[in-house]
Amino acid sequence: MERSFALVEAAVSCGSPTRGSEGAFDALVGAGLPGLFGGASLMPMDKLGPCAVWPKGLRHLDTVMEVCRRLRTNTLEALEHGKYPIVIGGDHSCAMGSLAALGEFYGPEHLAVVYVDAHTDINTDRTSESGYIHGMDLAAACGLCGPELDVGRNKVNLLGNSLHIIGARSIDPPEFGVVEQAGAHLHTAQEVREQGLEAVLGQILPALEGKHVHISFDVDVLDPSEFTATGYNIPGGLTAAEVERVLSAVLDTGLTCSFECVEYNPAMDPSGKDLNTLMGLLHTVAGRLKKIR
Ligand SMILES: [Mn+2]
Repeated sequence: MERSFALVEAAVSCGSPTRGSEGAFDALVGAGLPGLFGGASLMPMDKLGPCAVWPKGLRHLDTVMEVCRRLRTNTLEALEHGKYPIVIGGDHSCAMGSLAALGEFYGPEHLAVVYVDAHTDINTDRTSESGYIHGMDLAAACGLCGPELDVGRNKVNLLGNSLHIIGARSIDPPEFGVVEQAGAHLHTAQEVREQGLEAVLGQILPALEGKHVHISFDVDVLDPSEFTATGYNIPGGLTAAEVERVLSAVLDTGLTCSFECVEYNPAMDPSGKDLNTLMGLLHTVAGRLKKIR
């Protein structure tokens, strides 16, 4: 039977300092995303807008959590109907919602995450200096934050030992400690440079065996020489060809259960150049997924 897909919107940008990424789903759908995934079903979401008041250290908490709860519900619905979720953010705080659904559906012990990002996003609500929740989603999914950031039934949706971060190069000092505490696997952009991409993949891929694998792809992992339509342009990133290789290698394991793309900001892309780059990458993703039954 052919795999069928659900394109699931996560319309949130106020987990980050930059507005505009809540328009990514509409931009990608307008550029032909459903066609890439064989007429995927669409699960759009209302744009809620940032809330004005929030508790200390958790900016726009109510809006972020409402989006995450809706995303969890929609992702669970897709999974229960046998559809492969393609989640489109929005900022990366939405990963708390998608990981809540995946953790509940498969069980945290059966889930692994390949997190392709310039950041580690593993600040807790206590270590974060900025208060932006898109830097806390992994700590929340691993159960390391307070109850304000719990989504759905599980406190823990992901075991730190099943988390593989690749491409990071903007890491807050306390995050190194949280990575270690969680037992997560961190492969920085520098490590990719020094060891070579294939050597790093050679460490990640065998560890995924036996797991349901979620890919969470933040476009800011790309080097600013190739992609700038996102909240942070951090030098020393991966080329589009390298990102394509990472995504393909993980998809070709046949172990993935869902895919997520976040932090594309169409408001920063008036020419549509980066939309083209991103559609090219998603074309590859769709092609690899359609080959694997
Ligand atoms: Mn990022």
